[in-house]
Amino acid sequence: MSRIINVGAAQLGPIAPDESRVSAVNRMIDLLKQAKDRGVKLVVFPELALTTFFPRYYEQDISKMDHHFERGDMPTPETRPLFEKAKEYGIGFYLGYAELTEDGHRFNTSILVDDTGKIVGKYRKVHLPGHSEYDGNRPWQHLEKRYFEPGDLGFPVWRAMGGIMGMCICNDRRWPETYRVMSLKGVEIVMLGYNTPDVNTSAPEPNHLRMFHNHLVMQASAYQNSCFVVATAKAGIEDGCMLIGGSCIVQPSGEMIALATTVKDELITAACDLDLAKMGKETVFNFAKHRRIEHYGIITGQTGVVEPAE
Ligand code: ING
Repeated sequence: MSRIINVGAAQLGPIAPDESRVSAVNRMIDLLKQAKDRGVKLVVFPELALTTFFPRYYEQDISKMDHHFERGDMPTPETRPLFEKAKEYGIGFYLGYAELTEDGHRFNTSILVDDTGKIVGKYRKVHLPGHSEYDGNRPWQHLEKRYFEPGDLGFPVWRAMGGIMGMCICNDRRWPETYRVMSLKGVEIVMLGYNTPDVNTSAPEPNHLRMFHNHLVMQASAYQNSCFVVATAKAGIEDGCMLIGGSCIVQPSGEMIALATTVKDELITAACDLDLAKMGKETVFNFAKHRRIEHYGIITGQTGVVEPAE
């Protein structure tokens, strides 16, 4: 029996700094309606899908950013309509948001909710890019290291909706370790949201490379880990800062099977046959058969580069 799941990446256009969560939720509900009309069973929303990308702003007192965080467990009052509509439609979803825990920890978080409305799992962003102090050389700040702690949940996977599902967030997608940990647990779909400024504020970089690198890392990682990658942007100009679009669905061959064409709210969809992941897992990337872990220790034993002596 084939395991085909109709998947959607529900890209969001910009969320203005003063835009309410209710507005963002209503836009996501509209995308859910489109998903239902197109027979979609699983929808991936972006990273920080309820607010503007607030790490572009500096606050001396980080608690001044707490209004961008969700407190306590999901669903919150503002997100409850999204959960209810998804359950009514029988659609599972990934939602990215800023999490402020009861004991005062701040994470860049995502949750996976299945098609019965059950919260299956939570992930907290491990790879935090950017910087933690104000940097006057940048046109915009990228203060994720200031406002968030590194994730403390690792890279879990869950059996849900007939497959093995995993999550990551934005910068995580650039690191091969992210996918390899999940594919060592058999992941078949890696879901992720991203907010990626189209100007690299850390170093001068030709602009076309933003989109090239965005797709390169996910296509390579889908192939090298024999899994689908569903990646959803928050896109467009937020408070003068352009965020790239390029939401896409990549199959285990590494080929892109759906690609967004706008920088606005846009649903892209694909029928994902999870058994397509089997071929790679059983042949070219049969980890048990081909990996030689006795030579890989440095990957987890050493953080930075140590060059050979002069
Ligand atoms: N955004 C960016 C990302 O990883 C970035 C930050 C852009 C880092 C380009 C390096 C190069 O896509 C987030 N939110 O991680």
